[in-house]
Amino acid sequence: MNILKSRCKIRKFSFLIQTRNLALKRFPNYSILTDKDYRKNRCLDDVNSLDSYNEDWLKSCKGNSKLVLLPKTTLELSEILKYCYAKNLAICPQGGNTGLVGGSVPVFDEIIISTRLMNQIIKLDEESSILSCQSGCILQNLDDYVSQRSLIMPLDLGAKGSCHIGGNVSTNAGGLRLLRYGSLKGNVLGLEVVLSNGEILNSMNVPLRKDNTGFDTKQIFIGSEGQLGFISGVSILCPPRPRAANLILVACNGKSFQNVIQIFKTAKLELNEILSAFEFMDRESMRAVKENSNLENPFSIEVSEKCDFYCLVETHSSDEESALRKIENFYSKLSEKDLGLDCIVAENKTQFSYIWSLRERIAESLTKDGHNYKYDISLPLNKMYDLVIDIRKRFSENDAKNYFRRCIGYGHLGDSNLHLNVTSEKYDEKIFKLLEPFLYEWTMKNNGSISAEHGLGLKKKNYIYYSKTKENVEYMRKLKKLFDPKLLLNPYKTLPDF
Ligand code: FAD
Ligand code: 2HG
Ligand code: ZN
Repeated sequence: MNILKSRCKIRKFSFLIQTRNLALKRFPNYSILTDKDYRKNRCLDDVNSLDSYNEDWLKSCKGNSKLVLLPKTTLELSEILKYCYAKNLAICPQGGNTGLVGGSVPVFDEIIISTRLMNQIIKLDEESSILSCQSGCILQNLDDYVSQRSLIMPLDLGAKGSCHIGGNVSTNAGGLRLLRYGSLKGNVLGLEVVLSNGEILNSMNVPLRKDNTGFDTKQIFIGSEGQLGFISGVSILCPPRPRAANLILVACNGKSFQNVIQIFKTAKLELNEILSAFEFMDRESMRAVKENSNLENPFSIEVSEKCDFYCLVETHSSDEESALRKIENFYSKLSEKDLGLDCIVAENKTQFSYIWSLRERIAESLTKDGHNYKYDISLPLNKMYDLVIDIRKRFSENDAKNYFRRCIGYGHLGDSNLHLNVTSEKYDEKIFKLLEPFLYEWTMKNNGSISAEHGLGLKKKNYIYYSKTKENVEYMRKLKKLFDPKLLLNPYKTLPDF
């Protein structure tokens, strides 16, 4: 009787109040872990060690796993998955646990399999510039490693010090330089994946730039959020490291976001092939990093009081002199068109990192406000900021001004990707109801995507139809059943309930 009760537990989470009071039921066909179950190799099962694996980076989702397994090799991982398959034990794959949609932590008692110890570099082929490594390598460590061979990792993001390359591939992470180096869908040339029954699918043995022999099976795992297989190894193409990197912070003139778009157009024309990142942040974002992370706005008070938007424009090139010439032309064009109030060009490494930290640390700053309502939207460029304006209008029309702390917009403008964030001291139902489903309907009406780069995880899985047709979701379900017939991999997430 007791067992039956606990098998069918209904769990309510603090964040689930946000998803219209949905409650999840533990799938009754999953077994419950016993003391006799898998304890070989490295594992953690004491309450204190389990805590940080059970809770996500935003501290908005908390699972109740009783076991973390830390395999070191693909064979160990395969053995674990075979065991779980035979015993009907559900699992949650975890990398650096920096995901922002509740995908990386268990919902109930799924066994956490962490890639923390799968952190070996296998090979860097100097002729092809292809790096092969285990999936638990930290992105920053990989970048440090390839930099010694004058190469760069083709992706960069604020969580680079903790996120794992396997987690990046599983979320198809975009980040700060997608504009220049393209998406992981193009840069990942091979994957090793362990399927739910322990079978190993390998396309990493001969990573090639071009290979059209049959279907490209690895693609289906990129961005699949641990639903279809467990990524154990990655081969990735690393571009040459630029000899010169420059960074310009522009304080934009005028209240209209159209001016920001004009600055982007000017950057594309004038900086052309050397443009490596184009990010924007609004006045409120700048205020958040100042108030919560103590990062001073580097412009004068006079400029910052007038300025509603800032752009970070980065260049990567092989020749410093010609880059500086291009930057000067860019600057003159901004003045000619009266688009900038002021500009700062980083003069040394310290300034370079300081300016980047203003943008990269916004997410961390916002957590200090309390509760974060986080949205990651793709929109046509000319609509991108209208969503922030409309949400603010909606708050003021509904007398919600005193309920929230901040409503800000920033993001990867070069990729048309808006990060809209609202914060309040605690979770507030009134704010949530003003945001959802309004914001998703708005996005759909304006031909956007409700998840540009973070994925769906647990928090957004039920909103998938705002961006994908019924038929597409049906084929996703069919693929899920094909690769994971017992639905043991990362359950309750990404796809609406089975
Ligand atoms: P985790 O968070 O551990 O996992 C993410 C998902 O992938 C989960 O569903 C998990 O089950 C699955 N998974 C992890 N490893 C594997 C594996 N080996 N095999 C199968 N499935 C696996 N994202 C962006 O796209 N762009 C950004 O600019 C960006 N910036 C960020 C900045 C900060 C400060 C933070 C905290 C997060 C940011 N993110 C960004 C979100 C996050 O998606 C990325 O940090 C990263 O890609 C997640 O990697 P991870 O190793 O932490 O994965
Ligand atoms: C970023 O670009 C991340 O900084 C996080 O994707 C975005 O916090 C967010 O909304
Ligand atoms: Zn982002």
